[in-house]
Amino acid sequence: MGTPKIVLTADRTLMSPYRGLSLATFFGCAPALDPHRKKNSFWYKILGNQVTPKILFDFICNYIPHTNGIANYAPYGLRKLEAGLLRDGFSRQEVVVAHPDHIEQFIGPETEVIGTYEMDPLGMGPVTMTFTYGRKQISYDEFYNTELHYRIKAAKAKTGSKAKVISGASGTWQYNYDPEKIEEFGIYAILEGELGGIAPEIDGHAGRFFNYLINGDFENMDPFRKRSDFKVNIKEFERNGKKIHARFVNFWDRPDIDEIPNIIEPSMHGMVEVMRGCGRGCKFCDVTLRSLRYYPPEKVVKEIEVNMKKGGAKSAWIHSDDIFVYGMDPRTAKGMEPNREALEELFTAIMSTGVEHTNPTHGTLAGAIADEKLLPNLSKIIKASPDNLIGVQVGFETGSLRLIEKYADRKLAPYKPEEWHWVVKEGVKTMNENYWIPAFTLIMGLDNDETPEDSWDSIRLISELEREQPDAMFTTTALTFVPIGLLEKSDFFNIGNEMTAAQLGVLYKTWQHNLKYGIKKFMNRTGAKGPRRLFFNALARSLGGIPLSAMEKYARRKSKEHERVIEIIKAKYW
Ligand code: B12
Ligand code: SF4
Repeated sequence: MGTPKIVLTADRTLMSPYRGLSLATFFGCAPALDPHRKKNSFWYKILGNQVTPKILFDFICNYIPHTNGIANYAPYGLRKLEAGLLRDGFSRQEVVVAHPDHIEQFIGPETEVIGTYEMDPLGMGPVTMTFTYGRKQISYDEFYNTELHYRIKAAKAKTGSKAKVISGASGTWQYNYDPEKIEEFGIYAILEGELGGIAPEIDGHAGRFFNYLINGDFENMDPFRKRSDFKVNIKEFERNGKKIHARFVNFWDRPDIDEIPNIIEPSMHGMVEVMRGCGRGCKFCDVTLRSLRYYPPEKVVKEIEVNMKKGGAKSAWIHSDDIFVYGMDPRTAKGMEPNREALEELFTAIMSTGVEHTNPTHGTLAGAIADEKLLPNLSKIIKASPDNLIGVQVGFETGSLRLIEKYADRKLAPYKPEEWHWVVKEGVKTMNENYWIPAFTLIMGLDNDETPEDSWDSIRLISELEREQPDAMFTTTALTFVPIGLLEKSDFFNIGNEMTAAQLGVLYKTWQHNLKYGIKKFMNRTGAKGPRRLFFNALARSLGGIPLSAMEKYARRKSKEHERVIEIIKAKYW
């Protein structure tokens, strides 16, 4: 039997269940290698160039299972693409979603296109840039994406395959900053939004796009095509005196809900979408560029059933950029008042599938408290309890009223920017009372506009929360600013060189909070149960202090001012 026409895949960091530990799904952002480590240093003697030991990473980032090299689970976006291709006329034999460790098996002379799903191909996402000091180290995301492309290249060379490699999904913009990689990896084309930025939705045109690729249409494309069609842009970059040319395909579309096919094979983590886009319009966010649409509950149920029947899923991650916006008509809900009825109907339908647990991926604090019956009712429906805690990612962004007003004022609607601290405190209280745990993200160096006073506002707000609500359950993760969304013309916040003493303080405080309140207090109550949970909890406790000591050491090296900030936090905000 020959090889399939179309092979889809993703690198290991996106093809792992991370042993059922939801917070570990970001472990790919951890540093893998430090190319600059001094050969005579203590750590070089122990680990060589490795930062997070590979043996530990590979253990936690365990591979998904496969059937004869075909991945049993795949990222949701890739499943959408697969479903779109099958809908648009390609046969099951022609399209394979391959396990990255068995990719060679599917590459041969008959292979026409290899499509890769890439969320953080060069390690430039906000979490990754924080952990690698602005890409001074190489993250596992980049490490394994590189490995995947090298394997694809080698398999093509071995079999004489002329397959075109196309990179898709939300992280492809990163190649603009390091175009040498396009050549190095042998990428034929990169799919990106109309003006770069978040990945275009390809659901309605999957077949057309791949037929263009197969027929070589992107080689001589008429630049005056219809606005709605794919456009080829041969970009020229100059690096170290050398010109690099690379093919980017720009596209933008807003498929209606019925143009979005349902997945037909299981997604990673049992994740399904309930909405696209987010009407809150935070300037630093890409998602907000996708327009707002909601899946009707029946469509959601169908996808969960695929995950349950074919993937054995017992829980459903509900992908929602802000779950509390679901069902809202932003034209009439001027104050972004949640549509409680629609949300109740949605979660009742989700639970009717028989899943034991469900949690939305993202939500806002303002949405959670804007209707006092909302969270209690939803918690009842999804059976939230002290033994069934609901983790949700929430943007804390900053404690600075100035910055929140300037960059994310609708995130607080129906409240006003001056009420932000109250919203945060009330939000945590309400969520916890209903067994929801917010995993907060903060942005360091937002649009390179953060003053030391803004940073201290963040430190103080976290500390006030700890003092006023000593039993509160939440985690805090500080991320560096990355120019995406409406701020894509801005510069990266360069954490390696530009971190002020107060910004180091934010990083230090957030990590100290996680260690003291998160890992030690409630981590043992979330995630997979049994001995695994105990083991990972013990691991987190023993390793959790390392970043704090590293930051203290960094402060001592950096300046008296950095040291002073650490001392103030220890004395006043511990
Ligand atoms: C689920 C998720 C995760 C999961 C992934 C689990 C998994 N294995 O699938 C986890 C928690 C691991 C994760 C981690 C990270 N994530 Co994430 N994640 C998401 C989230 C919430 C949903 C993704 C999704 O399924 N979307 C819905 C599908 C339908 O859309 P899609 O993936 O874009 O797919 C469509 C198209 O891209 C296209 N397509 C998809 N694949 C392919 C392949 C080819 C070849 C082609 C041609 C087209 C194509 O077709 C699909 C249908 O239209 C998004 C937010 C969002 N709204 O998308 C953030 C998001 C993608 N993540 C993001 C980031 C930055 C990260 C991290 C770097 C962490 C961080 N915040 O710094 C890491 C990187 C992980 C890694 N190893 O690379 C950003 C990306 C921003 C950007 N433009 O770069 C987003 C947009 C969140 C945000 N607002 O900032 N993430
Ligand atoms: S609320 Fe979240 S998803 Fe929505 S625009 Fe703001 S940051 Fe993006």
